[in-house]
Amino acid sequence: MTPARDDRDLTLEVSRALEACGVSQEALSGSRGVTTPVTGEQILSVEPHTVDEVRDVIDRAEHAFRVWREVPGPARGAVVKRWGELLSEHKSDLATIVRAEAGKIVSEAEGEVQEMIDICDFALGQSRMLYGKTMPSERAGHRLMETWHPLGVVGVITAFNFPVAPYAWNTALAIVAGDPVIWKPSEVGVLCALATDALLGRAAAECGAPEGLHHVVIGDREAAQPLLEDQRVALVSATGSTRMGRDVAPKVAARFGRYLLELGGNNAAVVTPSADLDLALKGIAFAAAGTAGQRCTTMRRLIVHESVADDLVERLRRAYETLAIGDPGDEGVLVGPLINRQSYESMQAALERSRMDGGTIVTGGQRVLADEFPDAYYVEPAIVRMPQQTEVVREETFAPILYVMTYQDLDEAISLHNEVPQGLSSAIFTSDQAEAEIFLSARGSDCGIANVNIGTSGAEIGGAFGGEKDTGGGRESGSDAWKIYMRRATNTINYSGKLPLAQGVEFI
Ligand code: UN1
Repeated sequence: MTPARDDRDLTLEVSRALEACGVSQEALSGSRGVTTPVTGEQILSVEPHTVDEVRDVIDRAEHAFRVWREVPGPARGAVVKRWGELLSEHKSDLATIVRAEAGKIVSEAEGEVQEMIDICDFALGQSRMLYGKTMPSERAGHRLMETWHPLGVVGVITAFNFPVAPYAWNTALAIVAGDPVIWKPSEVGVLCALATDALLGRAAAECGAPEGLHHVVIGDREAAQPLLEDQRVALVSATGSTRMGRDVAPKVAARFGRYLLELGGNNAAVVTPSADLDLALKGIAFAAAGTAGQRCTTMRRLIVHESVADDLVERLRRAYETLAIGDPGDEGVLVGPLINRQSYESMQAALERSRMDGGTIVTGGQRVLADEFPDAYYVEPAIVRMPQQTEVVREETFAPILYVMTYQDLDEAISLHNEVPQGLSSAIFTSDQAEAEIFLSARGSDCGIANVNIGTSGAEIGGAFGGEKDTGGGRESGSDAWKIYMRRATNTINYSGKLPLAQGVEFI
């Protein structure tokens, strides 16, 4: 339970939660202030790392790799098992820090920690299933097979809006795969990183893992550069904007490193005439207005059949006007703050552009609670009806704006849907099986995630998460995403006593 507002001191709450997770006092005093989007005020401070310190961290991680790669997979799994237990024990502590630093409401902050616990369970199972295939050799007396080996040091770069779960998706799998991890969190997210890392540190120490298996690097873009440039960082997994991905990918590719990118989304739902509108309404409201529109999976576009558009938009308008906006620690609040002033200004600029393009604001867009929180940015989620899918609609504005467009036939809806640069998540609301199948088929949604009768956000960890086009093409979390953290060796073993060459080639 969160204390009532008047008794609440966010700095105290966060300090206690950090201490409970095992973060030392020394880590919490430095030259860089940490502010909370809840009030816009500074709550604590940290000390950034220098580039030389980051290089030293890479040395230590590389050293740990040499030990960790020889520990059997199931024994590596013990670390994530223990990490998952500690995360369960400290779920509410970590959620408090997520709420303070990212401004998420309590249930979403706890939900994010739950994703971490879930991926630890998943990775523990995976630690016994790092399967390679055995293929029939074309030669008698030969065996053809593959073995998955640890890859090397993994660099993980994360964004402010999901300060802990994507780190855990990467790290739980990297650890069972045999790889040390260096984490460069967003500058808005460092307290979450310190707490998460402290819990992992306890798990690693209790399981006798080598020193140097996990690190946090605090700093701005500069601090991440050695991770991009150093040959010893075998994989860079980065979550953030498409602009960030355009910086990361060429640098890592230039040294033939691997990268896994999870970048912007511009996710849409198609609502067909047969849709259950009550269900659609709930799915749309959570995906579009939840997390104050700051998920990469947030629904930003609604493509509605013209016969149901007026009815659906009117119902959405009424639902939006009941959403409680405010301090995310307050009971009943569903929409917390935007992360900062810049985010608020981007939202206002996008709304202005949409108006100039002929759009009509159906509801929302206004700043609220400015008297109570002059340095924080709370906004009413907005719905904008657009005559066309103009340039502003094709861009990802990281704020709660839902653009609504109409269509006449499904092919037109799918073209509109796919005519944006991003390709993360998508949904169709329909009761017509053929429409659902078409949307999921090769000529349907071009996204990495395509859902039926469910919103675009809130994916479970068991599936592979990521998307196409400007979203960067990476897949992390469940399914077979573990493979990117390992290298595959193909082995041919000859027990025939002769040396037949493949493809029937004759030599000496
Ligand atoms: C993100 O916004 O970067 O599907 C990740 C979801 C969450 C993950 C979002 N499970 O909305």
